[in-house]
Amino acid sequence: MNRILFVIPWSSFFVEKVGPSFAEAPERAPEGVVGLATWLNTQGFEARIADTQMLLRRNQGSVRQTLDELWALCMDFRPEVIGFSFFTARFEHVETIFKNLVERYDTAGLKKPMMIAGGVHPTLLPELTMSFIPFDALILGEGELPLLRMLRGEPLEAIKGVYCPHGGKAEKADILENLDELPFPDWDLVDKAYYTQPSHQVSNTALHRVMPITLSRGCMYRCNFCAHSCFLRARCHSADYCIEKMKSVAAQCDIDTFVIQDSSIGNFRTHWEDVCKKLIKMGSPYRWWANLRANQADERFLKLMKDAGCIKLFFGFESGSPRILERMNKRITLDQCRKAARLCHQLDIPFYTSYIINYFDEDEEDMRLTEELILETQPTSLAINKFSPIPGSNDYEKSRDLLKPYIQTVHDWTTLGRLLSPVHFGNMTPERFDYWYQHFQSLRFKINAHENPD
Ligand code: B12
Ligand code: SF4
Repeated sequence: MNRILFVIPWSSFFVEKVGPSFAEAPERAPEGVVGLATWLNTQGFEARIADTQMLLRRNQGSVRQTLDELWALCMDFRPEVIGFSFFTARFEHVETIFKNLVERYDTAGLKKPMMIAGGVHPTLLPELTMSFIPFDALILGEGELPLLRMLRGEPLEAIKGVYCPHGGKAEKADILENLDELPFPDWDLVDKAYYTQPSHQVSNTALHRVMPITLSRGCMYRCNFCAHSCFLRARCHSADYCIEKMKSVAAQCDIDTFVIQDSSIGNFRTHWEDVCKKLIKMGSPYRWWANLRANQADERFLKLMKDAGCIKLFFGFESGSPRILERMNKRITLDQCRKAARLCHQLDIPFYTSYIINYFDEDEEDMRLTEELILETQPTSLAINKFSPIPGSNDYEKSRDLLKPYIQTVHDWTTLGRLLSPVHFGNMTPERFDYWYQHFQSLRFKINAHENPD
């Protein structure tokens, strides 16, 4: 087999509607799939991408038109394998696309390509995925090595990480130990002009043209609500590779601003210090935003980052209540949050803080403590998320029985994946929860409106 077409499903927000502009509701460029396709192309195969998340928006939300364009692409490229990539939030759209493609191949009397899937959702819930969508095979875990073996024609049963219908082994694929073996992403595989339109990805008030970049995988923490470390083993590229990758993406996409997607750049501290020093030596040519855990923030590190071009930091403070932080296994203290915020103010680094409400057993006193921490730390931007146990997290495992009545259909799963579970996990009436939710939203609105453009 030689030709593989990756399908990136669209997201729910824009189905049959003309959403807000790209600037207001930007789409993050799909680095995971572009990376996989580039890898296969450099190994001698022919990989292309059907980016329906972009097509749907370009088609003003028209599913029909987007499916027609996808079909035209299939007819032009004639893939032997079609590979869907998705997390839980896009499950139902994968079903729509899959069914439509199968129907079109049948109607045209053409042999259907091998239909496979990979990514977070099929990896975590292979049996469930197959029960809704009859794929020929799923790939569990990181896709590089099993895809290579599959395209080389090895029997599916012999490939570690391949899960077939009717009782396949749910074993994760072998991984590339050295991430530096990966080629830099070839951004010509998708519409890079679309993804680099000016938007508010980095600032609520200023527009930037940005691209995402990933310089490590996984996370060595295991916060109970998070699925980040569900299968990606924590490891990073060398500092030299990181610099060359930044140069490559900046040149390809004509940008100088990055959203660094890594879980926390403090997870590989010495490595990141090296990257910063190298950037400073180059005259700090790029601006970037990155995630950092509160317990990893200190003056020396933050100053180094600022000098190396950091224009915003994202912290998951999650709650102002020590009791709730403990239940989340967040492994940060309020003092560490206060210190991180104080340093950002002192060094003039804009910072974004994110909180989760509706957590198990959370009461109104916990909410009050969260409000207190927000007011005390005065972030540049604020996010308030309703807790929903996401597949891949410890909290999902704990809540399976409770969630069961709410996750019957593929749409219910999609809703759960979008973090919109209807369950109240806190210790207060739904009315009081709504009061607090609205209260936090108005606080968020006020804070986010006051960011200073850089
Ligand atoms: C970047 C990112 C985003 C970007 C997506 C960019 C894009 N278009 O790809 C944005 C910002 C849009 C996003 C949004 C959301 N995200 Co997100 N996101 C991530 C993040 C941080 C990194 C993804 C990534 O690039 N990983 C690195 C690459 C190498 O891994 P990968 O993409 O999984 O690909 C590898 C394998 O999965 C496999 N593979 C992937 N595709 C395919 C396809 C085939 C055919 C094969 C064979 C293999 C294969 O091979 C790849 C290489 O090894 C992950 C964290 C994580 N651990 O993955 C969360 C994560 C995927 N997101 C998550 C969530 C919950 C969300 C949101 C719901 C959050 C929210 N508050 O709304 C939204 C959903 C929006 C929507 N409605 O669609 C969860 C998903 C959990 C789940 N069970 O679904 C994760 C795991 C984070 C977490 N903390 O829990 N996200
Ligand atoms: S919340 Fe952040 S630190 Fe915790 S597991 Fe997820 S990515 Fe890691």
